[in-house]
Amino acid sequence: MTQTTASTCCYCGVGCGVLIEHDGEKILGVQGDPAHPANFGKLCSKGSTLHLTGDLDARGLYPELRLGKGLARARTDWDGALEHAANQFAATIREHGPDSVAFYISGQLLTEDYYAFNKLARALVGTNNIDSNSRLCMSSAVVGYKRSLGADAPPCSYEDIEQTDCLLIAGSNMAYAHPILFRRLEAAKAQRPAMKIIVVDPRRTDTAELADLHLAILPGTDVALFHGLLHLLLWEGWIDPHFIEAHTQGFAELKTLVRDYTPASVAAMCGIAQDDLLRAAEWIGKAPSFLSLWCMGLNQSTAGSAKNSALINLHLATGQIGKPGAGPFSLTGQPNAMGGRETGSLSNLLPGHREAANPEHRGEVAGYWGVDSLPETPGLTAIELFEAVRDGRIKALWIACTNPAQSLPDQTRVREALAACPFVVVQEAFFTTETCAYADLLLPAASWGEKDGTVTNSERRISHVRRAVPAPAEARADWAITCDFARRLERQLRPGMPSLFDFDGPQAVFAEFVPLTASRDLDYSGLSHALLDAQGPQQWPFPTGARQGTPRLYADGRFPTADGRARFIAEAYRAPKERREQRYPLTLNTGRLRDQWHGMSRTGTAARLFGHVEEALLSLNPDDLRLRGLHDGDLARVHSRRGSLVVPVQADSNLRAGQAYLPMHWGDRFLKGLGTNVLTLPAFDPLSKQPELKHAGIDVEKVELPWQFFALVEGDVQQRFTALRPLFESFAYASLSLTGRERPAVLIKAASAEPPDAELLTRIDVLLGVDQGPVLAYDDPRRAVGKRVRIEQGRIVSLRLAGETAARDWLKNLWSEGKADSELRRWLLAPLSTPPGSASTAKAGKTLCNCLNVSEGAVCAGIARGLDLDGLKRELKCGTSCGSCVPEIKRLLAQQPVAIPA
Ligand SMILES: Nc1nc2c(c(=O)[nH]1)N[C@H]1C(S)=C(S)[C@@H](COP(=O)(O)OP(=O)(O)OC[C@H]3O[C@@H](n4cnc5c(=O)[nH]c(N)nc54)[C@H](O)[C@@H]3O)O[C@H]1N2
Ligand SMILES: Nc1nc2c(c(=O)[nH]1)N[C@H]1C(S)=C(S)[C@@H](COP(=O)(O)OP(=O)(O)OC[C@H]3O[C@@H](n4cnc5c(=O)[nH]c(N)nc54)[C@H](O)[C@@H]3O)O[C@H]1N2
Ligand code: SF4
Ligand SMILES: [Mo]
Repeated sequence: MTQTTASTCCYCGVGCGVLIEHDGEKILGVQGDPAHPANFGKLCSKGSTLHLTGDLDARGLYPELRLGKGLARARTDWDGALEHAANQFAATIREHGPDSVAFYISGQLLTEDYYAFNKLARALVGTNNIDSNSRLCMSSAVVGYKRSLGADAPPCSYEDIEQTDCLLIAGSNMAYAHPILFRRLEAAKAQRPAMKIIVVDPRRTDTAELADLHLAILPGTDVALFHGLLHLLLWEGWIDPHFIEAHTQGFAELKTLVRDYTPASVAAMCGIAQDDLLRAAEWIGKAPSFLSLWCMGLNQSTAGSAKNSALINLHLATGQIGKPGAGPFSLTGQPNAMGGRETGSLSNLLPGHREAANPEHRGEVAGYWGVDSLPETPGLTAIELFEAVRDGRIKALWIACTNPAQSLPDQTRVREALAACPFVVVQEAFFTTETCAYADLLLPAASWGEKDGTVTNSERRISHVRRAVPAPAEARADWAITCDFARRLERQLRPGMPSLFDFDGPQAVFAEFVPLTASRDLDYSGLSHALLDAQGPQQWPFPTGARQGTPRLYADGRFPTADGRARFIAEAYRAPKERREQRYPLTLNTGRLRDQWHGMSRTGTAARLFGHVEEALLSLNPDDLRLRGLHDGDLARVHSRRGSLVVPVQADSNLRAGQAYLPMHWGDRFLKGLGTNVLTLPAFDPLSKQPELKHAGIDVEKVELPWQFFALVEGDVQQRFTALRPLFESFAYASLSLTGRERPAVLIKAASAEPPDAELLTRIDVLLGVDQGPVLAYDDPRRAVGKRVRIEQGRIVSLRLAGETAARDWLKNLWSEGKADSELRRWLLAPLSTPPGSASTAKAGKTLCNCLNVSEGAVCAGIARGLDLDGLKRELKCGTSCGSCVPEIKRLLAQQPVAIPA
């Protein structure tokens, strides 16, 4: 019988409520939860396909242990696994001290998981070496809020986005990264067109498409822009002297600094028109309410802290904070980035928004936990931590719920670190990730739909994440793994003492944690799992005795600083670390795609999520392509100071000349090489220690790889993928992904300078199922050209082109249409490689609307027939379900007349 469990989406920080449909064993479907205040029933393209992800063939099912470097891992049981881990950690700590071990965790853990890890590191091991992937994500926002406003608290609510008169979106592509919030914004803008939207992004994104003004600033110049805006606000008298006088400190110094940021100099530094700068200042200065949203375009920078504070300065100068439709509102990336900050799970923090460097704070937490003291030595932050692993200072590393061998910058060094580390534990839901390869101990974790706990979304709202089905095989919930390990380690490090980890469930972990927030800015000591179940998701603060949460902070103009005043921060503009220079004349920007999530461990299991973008493509301005003799689709070598990668290029006039864009999602699994982050730099912001993932100096050159390969094979996609991937190591270029909807298939494109040896090709053919059976084949060994198609029940089920791949798009279309006609047979048995004359050689084109399977070609044809957005929705049904494709359809409509991809 089908049951429904209310839970939350495991992807982004919007924190949408989902209703999981299941039969107690298997998840069958998902719907948006109409009662959840983040999404009111809506889901985006990722949330609405959650039930299609998580192929068991990709999941971790049993613990696996490697007993020595170079050996293979073997299946073990939990007892053996965790005893071994406890022995290794205890021995390392005894011999080399507590700071010789480290924990690297994740904003995708639940608050309870986070709390357990933090207590383990601080109270039991006695180290501050616990950091999370939030260091790559939110740490600049943490610094920005704390030093400008006194506490790490986004002061706004989602309603403010709907209510504001002027919205500044800086370095956020919320159309892709926070789609349901973007839907809410689109609806508000449609209802109240007078609301002004300004988007600051070097690229023309789908988000920029909704803006009244797009400021395509040069990468990294945000601080100059914000200071330039303040200069104009001052000049025009569009500030709030009363607010500045009554509630702030430090304005005089900032005023002196921004004097130099004249409109002419700022326009030149940022590469924008002076008129646009003036218009932005006027809209901000005259708006009854002014709100700003930002994300990684500000945070992931060597000036990330300065960018955050310079933006908050604008709100303080105009008094635009603490009232409806106003305030500086940082969008959080991961579903529980906030929970990590609340539980103090960054190396410099402690639970309840405390500081690890503050002796009083350490004393409070130590007292609460009943331990003598907490460690004083500052902990290492993500980049520093992996550097310490590499040079041998860290000898045992525990990684949970993050994939550093894909997501950290400068992969060559990260891989060296992981390979050198004597003992690496990886606690993972999917055993397919790049990091798993380095695990000496691999622990299977329960994942979305299988675990219970809480998360806090971008608007400080805490939701109860509920379990719908049991975890597969022996996978266990993270908090339980952590506490089980901790109890075993306790027996070695504090024998005979009462356990610090005696929890009988996640609600007990939560109950122990919340008193640590009491009397702190975030106080949610009034919350429990039971209260969340009775009253629904709540926004903190929610102190003991409160009846409801707090939608907006600082309404009274009092800030959580010693004197109650907010601080203006005066820091000059600093250029990104890698400026354009002769050898690396392009700036590489990296970020998200609409339908993929980070390293794609989950989204990469759903073939349809590759429908929008099928492979890694480096986007460049058409002029930069021309300059290098490159055409759309050509393979090119991209290199930075740290490494290089071969990928196809794509012309994109949404980028200005001198800039390149490569999605962050590709690691070593879906693309040969070490992925996007082989190119990026580990330089970080001096205060937040957040690395500059958005600006790396690169160059691009054409590569000649005349021997080309293309294959597609249906069925058992995870198993085939895993078996096939290693066979492509020797190719200069190889891209593996999934394709199809009802019949998922593995799709492979590869290229090399010379044909591979025949034996390798045979091994590939065996895995593709085109070595024998109902296979039509034509081989020309002289030219090293060959084509094979396997046909079952009149349909292509597998195909492979070697040497030359001119017919690949034609064949892929035949496969997806389920055709295997006489024309195909004739072509196959003839030496021709190009498709038959009558056949269309065109690409099927990308799927714009993933919910209803509508291609870009169909939308363009509809536009050519004169359909507008409503007409397209009516006739093709595109954009009528989750709405994630609507911005792109609007963009096509705006580009009329369109070229129709046939
Ligand atoms: N589909 C999808 N959604 C996601 C995620 C995902 O993997 N996939 N991940 C989630 C996570 S963890 C995060 S942190 C968020 C990230 O959400 P976003 O930050 O919105 O996403 P990004 O694409 O990383 O970067 C946003 C924009 O910053 C711009 N940018 C680059 N450099 C600069 C600059 O110097 N100044 C300015 N103003 N802009 C710049 C880029 O061009 C890009 O369009 O997304 C969350 N949501
Ligand atoms: N070039 C470039 N690099 C970037 C960025 C960028 O913009 N550009 N963005 C950075 C940012 S903002 C972020 S947040 C990081 C994200 O980087 P990662 O944290 O590496 O991203 P994920 O792939 O989401 O890793 C989460 C892992 O946890 C596993 N998992 C899922 N659910 C569970 C669970 O319940 N328990 C356990 N134990 N495991 C689980 C998943 O399978 C996955 O492998 O990437 C950063 N890297
Ligand atoms: S916007 Fe999409 S990805 Fe983000 S929480 Fe909602 S459904 Fe999930
Ligand atoms: Mo993130």
